[in-house]
Amino acid sequence: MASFVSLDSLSGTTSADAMRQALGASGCQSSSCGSSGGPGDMPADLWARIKDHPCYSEEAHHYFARMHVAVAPACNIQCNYCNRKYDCANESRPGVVSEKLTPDQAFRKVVTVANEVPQLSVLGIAGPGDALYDWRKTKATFELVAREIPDIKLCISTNGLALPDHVDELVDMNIDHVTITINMIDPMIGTKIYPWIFYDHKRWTGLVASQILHERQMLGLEMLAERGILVKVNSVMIPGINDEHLKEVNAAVKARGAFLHNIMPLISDPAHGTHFGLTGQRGPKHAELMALQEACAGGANLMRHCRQCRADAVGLLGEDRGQEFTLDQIPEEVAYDPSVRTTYREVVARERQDHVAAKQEATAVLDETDSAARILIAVATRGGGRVNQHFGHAKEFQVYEASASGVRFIGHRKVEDAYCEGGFGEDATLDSVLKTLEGVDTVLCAKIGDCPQGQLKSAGITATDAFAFEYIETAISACYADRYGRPVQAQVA
Ligand code: CLF
Ligand code: SF4
Repeated sequence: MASFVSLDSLSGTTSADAMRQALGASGCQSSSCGSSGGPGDMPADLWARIKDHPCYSEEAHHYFARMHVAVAPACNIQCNYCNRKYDCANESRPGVVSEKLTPDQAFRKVVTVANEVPQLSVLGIAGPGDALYDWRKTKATFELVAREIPDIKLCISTNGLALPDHVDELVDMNIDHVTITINMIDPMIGTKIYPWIFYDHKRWTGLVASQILHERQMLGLEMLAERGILVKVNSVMIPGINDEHLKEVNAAVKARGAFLHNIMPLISDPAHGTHFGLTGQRGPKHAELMALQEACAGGANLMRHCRQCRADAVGLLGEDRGQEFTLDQIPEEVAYDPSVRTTYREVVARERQDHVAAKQEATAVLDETDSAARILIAVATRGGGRVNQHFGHAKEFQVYEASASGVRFIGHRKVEDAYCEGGFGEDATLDSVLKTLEGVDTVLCAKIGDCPQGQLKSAGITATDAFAFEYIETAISACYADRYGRPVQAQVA
C-alpha cells in the first residue's frame, strides 16, 4: 500500500509519542543537507451524507479517498480551457490522455481498488467528457458498481447542459452528489469561454449558445436542490474574463440551493493546446484566488481543498495512485471483499472522535492567547489529519491561517518536485519549495534536516518537526501559542 495513512498505522497505536518513536526507528534519519465544516456546524442528517465524502467535507478529505473512472469521453460543449486530447479541465489536471474504460472495465477497476484502498468511499465520473452527455456509459457503470458495493457514494460532474433531462434518473439511482461547472451567469461573459455548444441536435455558437447553457445550468441546479441532491458548483477563475463576475455567480448559486462553491484557478499552458493556453490567457496567482475567496465570504460555502484531479484519479485528494491500477494490472475476474473497508471505517470513527476533542483543545489554547497576529502555517501531511510527513517528501503543503480566534484551512500549495527523493536533496528543488511557501511563516512536518531548516530560516520561515504526528490543529495552536503567549499548562504533551 502506498504512503498515506494506512490501515496498519491506524489499527496500531495512534499516540503521537509512539509515532515519533517509530519514526526514529525507521529508515529515514535525515538531519543534514544530503539526506533525505464539521459535525457541529450542520444538522446530523446532512453531516451523515457528507462525512465520508472527501470533496464535500474538508474534514473527510483527511481520511477518505475518491476514485474516478474515465468512462465518459464525449462532450456536448467546448470550453476554451479544454483540449479534448486531454483530461476534462473541469475536474482534472490537463495532462496525459486518460485510459478510457468501458463500463465493465470500470467495474473491475473499482472492485480492485476497493479491495486494496480501504479509504475508498466515493466513485466519481468526471470526464474526460461530460458524464451526463455520455449518460449511457455513466449509468451502466454506476449500476454495476452499486450492485456489488452498495455503500459506495456515487458522484458525477457535469457542465449542466444535459442535466435537466436526467434529474429523475439521478434521484432514482441514489446519486446524491452532483457537481455542475458554472463559470458565468452573464451569457456575454460566456461568449468568451464557450465557442459552441451542441444542444437539441444542433450546434449553437455565440451569445445564444451561452444563453442556452446558462438557462440549462440554472434549471438543473434548481431541480437538483428541490430534490435534495447535494450540489457543488465548480467555477474556473479566469483573470480578466470572469474573476470579478464569480462573486455574482457565488451569490446566484447560493440563492438556488448550491451546497458548496469551488472556485478553481484556470490551468493554462500553451503545451496543453487549449484556446486559452495558445492565446496566452493566464491563470490567477495564489493571492488573487485567495482574495476572491475572501470576497465571497458570507455567500455560498466555499470548498478550498480541491486538487483539480484527473478524470482517472485514485486515492486521497492530493495523491494519485492511478498508475497502480491501470487496465493491464486489473484481473479479468474480480470479487469484492468488504472487510478491509469496514475495518478502516471503524478505526476512522474512533480516530475522528479523538480528532474532534483535539480540535476543541486547540481552540481553547488559542483562546488563551491575546494577540492580533495572523500567520500562515504550512503543514506536511500524508492524511489522517496529522503532521506526519517528512519535509523532503512533501509534494504539497496544506496551508492554515492561525490567529487567536482559531485555526482556519486556507488551501493547499503544490510543490513541483519534492525536495528529497530517495534520500538526497537538491538545492534547485528547495528553491521551488521556497517559492511554494511564499507568505508562509512556519512549516510543520514530521522530520526536517538541519540544512533545509537553515535555508528556510534564512528565507524567514521557521520549520520544525517538534510537533511530529500531532493532530494538525493541536500542532498549529501549540506553535502559535508558543510564539504569542500561552499558559504553560496548556502546552501539548
Ligand atoms: Fe470526483 Fe468531483 Fe465527485 Fe470529488 S473530485 S466527481 S466531487 S468525487 Fe474533488 Fe477532484 Fe476537486 Fe473534483 S478534488 S476536482 S472537487
Ligand atoms: Fe472539456 Fe469538460 Fe468543458 Fe467538455 S465540459 S469541453 S470535457 S472541460
